Amino acid sequence: MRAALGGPHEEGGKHISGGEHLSSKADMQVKAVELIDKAFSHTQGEPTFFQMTIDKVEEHLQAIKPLSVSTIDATDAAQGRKLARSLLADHGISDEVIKKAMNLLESSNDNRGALIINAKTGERLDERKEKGVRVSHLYWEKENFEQWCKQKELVVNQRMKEALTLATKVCSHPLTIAELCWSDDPDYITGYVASAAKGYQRITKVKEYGDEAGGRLFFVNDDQSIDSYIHYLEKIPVSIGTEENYEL
Ligand code: WAQ
Ligand code: MG
Ligand code: MG
Ligand code: MG
Repeated sequence: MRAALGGPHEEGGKHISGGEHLSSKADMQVKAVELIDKAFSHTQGEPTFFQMTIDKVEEHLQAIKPLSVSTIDATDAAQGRKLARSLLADHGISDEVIKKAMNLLESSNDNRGALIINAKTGERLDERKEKGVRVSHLYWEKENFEQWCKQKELVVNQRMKEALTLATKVCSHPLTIAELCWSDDPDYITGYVASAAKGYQRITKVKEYGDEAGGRLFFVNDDQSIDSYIHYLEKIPVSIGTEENYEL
């Protein structure tokens, strides 16, 4: 689903909301209504353009365990960004590349997908412009997520569920070194740095209320197989979840 204000995205409309679900045929209608509700109750305004596509998925579903979650408190956005920079540096990303990347997110408020960045050079690798790469074909069953939160003593948060599902898919690909994200929604100020190595590291405050800049950056270690990387992100069906014992 994608929704914009002032016309379709490709005709200059402002991106308001996007969303995706992977579901059984039996759940398809319920999930479609959830996406309509998401777009038409958004804090960035009511869209004038809405489009939804439904793809039949035939590939075998990959099952992946969720990344572990940690939360770091930041007193203000400046401290939160400093923390984000140091978490990225923990992955061997240089100061120069981190600076470039932070500038991209700070000035980005019309992307509807993620930007793929070469972790060594800071160069952008996808050629999607403001469309970016939209990670799709992923889900985490509600009950399993809620039980997992309980077991991990985490507050059930839909926003986190969506973001952690996405980050887990992205970080399970060997090309991903780390992901940096914060919302473009003016009322959501928690962001994160995620990776297979360090898990999903939330930072409680990475921007001020009212700020409409935000987005997602995937730092990758190579530009060799970028097409198959994008294919994985967009098309390979992935289910996030845990076993009965919720062990990680
Ligand atoms: N694939 C790629 N990029 C996406 C996707 C997707 N499926 N969904 C969103 N984006 C990009 C796009 O540029 C959006 O404008 C931007 O990310 C922000 O999306 O408490 O809510 O849905 O642990 O506004 C993170 C913290 C919340 C959650 C992130 O992002 C927590 C959030 P939003
Ligand atoms: Mg925006
Ligand atoms: Mg979202
Ligand atoms: Mg948003």
